[in-house]
Amino acid sequence: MASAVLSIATQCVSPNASSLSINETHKGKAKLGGSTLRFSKSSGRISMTVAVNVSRFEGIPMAPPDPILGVSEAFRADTNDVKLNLGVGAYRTEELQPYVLNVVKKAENLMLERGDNKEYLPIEGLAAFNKATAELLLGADNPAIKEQRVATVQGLSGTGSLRLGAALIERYFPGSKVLISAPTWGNHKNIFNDARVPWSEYRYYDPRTVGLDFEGMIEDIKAAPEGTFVLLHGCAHNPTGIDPTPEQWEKIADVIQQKNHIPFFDVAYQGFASGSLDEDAASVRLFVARGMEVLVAQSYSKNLGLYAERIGAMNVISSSSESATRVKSQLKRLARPMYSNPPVHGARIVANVVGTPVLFDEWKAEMEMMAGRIKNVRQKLYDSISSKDKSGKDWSFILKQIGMFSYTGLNKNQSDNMTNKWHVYMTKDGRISLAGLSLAKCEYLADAIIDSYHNVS
Ligand code: PLA
Repeated sequence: MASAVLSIATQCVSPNASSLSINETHKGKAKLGGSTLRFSKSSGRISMTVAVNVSRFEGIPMAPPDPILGVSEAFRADTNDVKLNLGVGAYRTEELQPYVLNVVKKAENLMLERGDNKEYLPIEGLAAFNKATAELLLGADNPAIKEQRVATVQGLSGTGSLRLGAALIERYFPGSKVLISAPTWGNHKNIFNDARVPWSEYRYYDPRTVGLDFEGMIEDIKAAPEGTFVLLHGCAHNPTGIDPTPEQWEKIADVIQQKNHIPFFDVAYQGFASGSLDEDAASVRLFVARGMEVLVAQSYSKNLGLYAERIGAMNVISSSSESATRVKSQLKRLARPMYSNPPVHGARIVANVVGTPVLFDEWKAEMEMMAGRIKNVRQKLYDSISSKDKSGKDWSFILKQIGMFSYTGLNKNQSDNMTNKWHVYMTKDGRISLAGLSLAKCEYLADAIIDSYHNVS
């Protein structure tokens, strides 16, 4: 609270100031509204100090809403029944309800039966989780694991793991730059900005073909100074839903290897793109098989539906077990002052699911089911749009994109129209999350997209 000192003549003090009293020490106090008035009397004058409610935080401006999570806030505030939340990438059932996987419930029951405690985890996280997550990523028989060249530290889901990787770059590769795809997941730039790691973009999306700008991507990676970190989406590129083909991945690896760059994979959708855990990790495994040193951030938000458990991992695959041990020690050193040690609940769920063969198989079936539902709405949305829109526009890009999202090509005004007129909540870059769409709502969404595309510039 800041104070302002006023000096006023006795007769100016309002006789209505309720609790005004001036004692023999010539000091007094009164409450007026939310402010406190202090009086002191000397030589016939009363001096009054007003403690005004001016915050020390006055200089802090209002932050804008988050471009992705802010969409959910706006959705919650809308009272119209037709509203549809296609903003955040969170899986919903056909009834548009959140879904807790059966294997997750079973893994949680196992924890109760075993009477697991709530002691602190080590800084690097749960050992059984770290083993399981590296094996899931690279394949259990990967030579890098056998040769103990993988430094794995449990992270606060994908975001926290990326942040840890960024902190490692900032501390041990000062001045190194990260190359990020244009466009990319909205939070990537924030993460590297906050870690004070400079970044620039490489071409990725070609609006003319609504596909990958492969030539541009290769040129930009080639042009970057040696030793640049190249951020790659392991599968199901967010927001475009466009992934390189296996042949293109080989060429990307060629250039990164020639230029001595360091690939940094963000794997937030393993199993969610194709429905197969192994297939979705093929890009990372290809780089590791070439003997390259690779950074990989993993997330279990989507593939196990553990959004709020914040479970993921930062992996550094190194060329020697000695350097992997050193890197791991530094990752722990970075984690300790940031959050001390990670939460145990999600780590146990993952460890139980992956470590119990029956649950592991059941998980794969549930993941296929989720990925399958998204593929079905993708098909239905395409069918609805292409039968309703008589303009001749080619909407087949919807079918070519993979993963949770469709990048519709709608601009900001058109996206605003989707929300303001149709109550369809989506990010302003034209991305819609098909994981939040039901078959029953496809026709409605098709009408909204066609209206916004043709009637709004
Ligand atoms: N990496 C990518 C490419 C992502 O899309 C997301 C999540 C993450 C990392 C981080 O997720 P996590 O921290 O929960 O593991 N992207 C979401 C949610 C699904 C978000 O923006 O936070 C999205 O709607 O884009």
